[in-house]
Formats: sequence, structure tokens, C-alpha cells
Amino acid sequence: MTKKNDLLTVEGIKKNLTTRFIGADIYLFDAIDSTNSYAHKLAKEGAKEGTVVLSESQSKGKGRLGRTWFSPSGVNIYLSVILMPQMPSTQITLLTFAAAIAVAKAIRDIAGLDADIKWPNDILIRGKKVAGILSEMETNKNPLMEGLSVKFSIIGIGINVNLDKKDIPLELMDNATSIKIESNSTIDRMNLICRVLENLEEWYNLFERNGVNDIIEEWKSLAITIGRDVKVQSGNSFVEGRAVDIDENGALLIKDRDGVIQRVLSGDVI
Ligand code: BT5
Repeated sequence: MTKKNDLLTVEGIKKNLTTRFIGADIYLFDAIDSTNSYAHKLAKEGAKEGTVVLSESQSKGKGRLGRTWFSPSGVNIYLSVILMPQMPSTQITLLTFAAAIAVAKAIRDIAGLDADIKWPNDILIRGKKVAGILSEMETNKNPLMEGLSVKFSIIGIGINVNLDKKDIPLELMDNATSIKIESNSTIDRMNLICRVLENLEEWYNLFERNGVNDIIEEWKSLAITIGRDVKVQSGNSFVEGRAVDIDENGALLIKDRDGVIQRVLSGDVI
């Protein structure tokens, strides 16, 4: 149950937010199907870069590949940001990385917990998933770039904040956690939203100014995947071996049993 003074408000967020453009326009709902779907619709209708969509709950919260995101009311964060980066569609994973850095650092700062990143889009505390990121995009042909370029991207972030253990559904029990469960304290969600948006703007700006290197270095310093033996499922195929690095598009480089480097751009570490 949510106490009335724990509810999110646009004024409460804006009062505290120091960003230049992310969150200049904020849409906040009590209930919605998916903040990503709504942000996508807004972007198509011409919403500005940096527009943020938030909801207290989602009835059809989306994960990747048609999976669902458990989105109970009043305790967590479900937010989507519209970004319009000048980049080829092949670099979209780097926006996921920027968001993962933003979330992991905000959790570290506010709750003092070791939040780690698991390739490509999970934030974990003590091995359990506390947040997930879903980057979606529309593309078009850009005469200045090879292949397709990003027209706009929707960065969706779900964070389990004040979710109690007893409210986690059975099927997620073994793998999901919340900041409250791990820190034993209730977190100010508006404060966390502001820190996430500020971090995201900082890393997005760095990316636009300096390219991929800073993001990749920072991501690696927060990630637990590199250096481990992994099995990655990508579609119907599996790659097994030692995760040795990521490349300039955020693909995972895995050294297989024969010593051959396999490149996996999307998938799940299982
Ligand atoms: C993700 O997908 O982790 C991306 C989640 C993005 C959610 C945000 S909420 C705001 C925005 N609007 C949306 O509609 N979506 C975004 P994936 O890597 O596919 O992981 C999904 C899997 O995580 C599920 O199949 C479950 O196993 C697990 N899961 C679902 N809900 C969870 C939760 N609340 N906490 C932890 N794990 C969860």
C-alpha cells in the first residue's frame, strides 16, 4: 500500500531536477498499459527530445522479446525517455548502456548498495534483478550515414524500489529483488527518479560529444559479465565460453572452447 505522501507528482520531481532537457516535459499517469508504448506514440506525434513518461503502475509493462515486466502500483519506478541521438541503428545498445550506468550509479549513491550491471540490460544487487532496461527505436534512412539511423529511441527503465518481498510473485521470487529489500529502508522515489534522469543526461551528453569510449569504459567498471564463463542465448542459438570484452557497438565478445571470438549483439546471459 502507498501512503498518500509517497505518490509521485510532476512538481515534486521538477523541484528537485537539475537536468537541461531530460524531463523538461513530464507525463505522469496513475495507471497505463506501458510507459514505453505511450512515449512511442508521443514521439510519433512530435514530442520533444527529453520528454519523460512515468506511471504509478503498468498493466502491460514490457520486457524484451515480448516478455512482461511486473509493474505493481505505487512502490516502484516505471519511466520512459524519448531520445533522438545522431547515430546508426547498430549503436542502440549503447543507449541501453548509458541508462544502465545511470541506474546503477543512482542506486549506489542513494542506497549505498553495490548495484552491478549484467550484459546487456539488467541491474543486479547481490545477484538478483532490481532493474531492467528496454530500448526501442524508430529508424530511417539518413543520406549522411551508412545503413539505417535512429529517428528516435525510447529508453524504458523499470526499477523495483519499495517493493516488499511478500509482494514479489512466486515465479520471480528467486531472481528479483528491490532496493528496500536489500537496504532495509524505504527510498524516496522522486529523489531516485531525479538522480537517474540527471545521470542519463550526463552520459548521453558525453556520448554525443566524445563518442563511445567513455560509456564503454564506465559500463565495464560497473559490469559483472566480463571475465566470467557465460552461456548466452541469442534467438535459438547458444554461445558458451569466457566473456572477454564488449565491442564499440556494445556486442559481447565471447571466447569459445576453440579459442575463437564469437560476437553476440543481443541475447540473454543464462
Ligand atoms: C527487461 O526485459 O529487463 C526490460 C524491462 C523494462 C521495463 C520498463 S518499465 C518502464 C518501461 N515501460 C515498459 O513497458 N517497459 C519499460 P528482459 O531482459 O526481457 O527481462 C524480463 C524478465 O525479467 C521477465 O521475463 C521476468 O523474468 C523478469 N521480470 C519481470 N518483471 C520483473 C521485475 N519487476 N523485477 C525483476 N525481474 C522482473
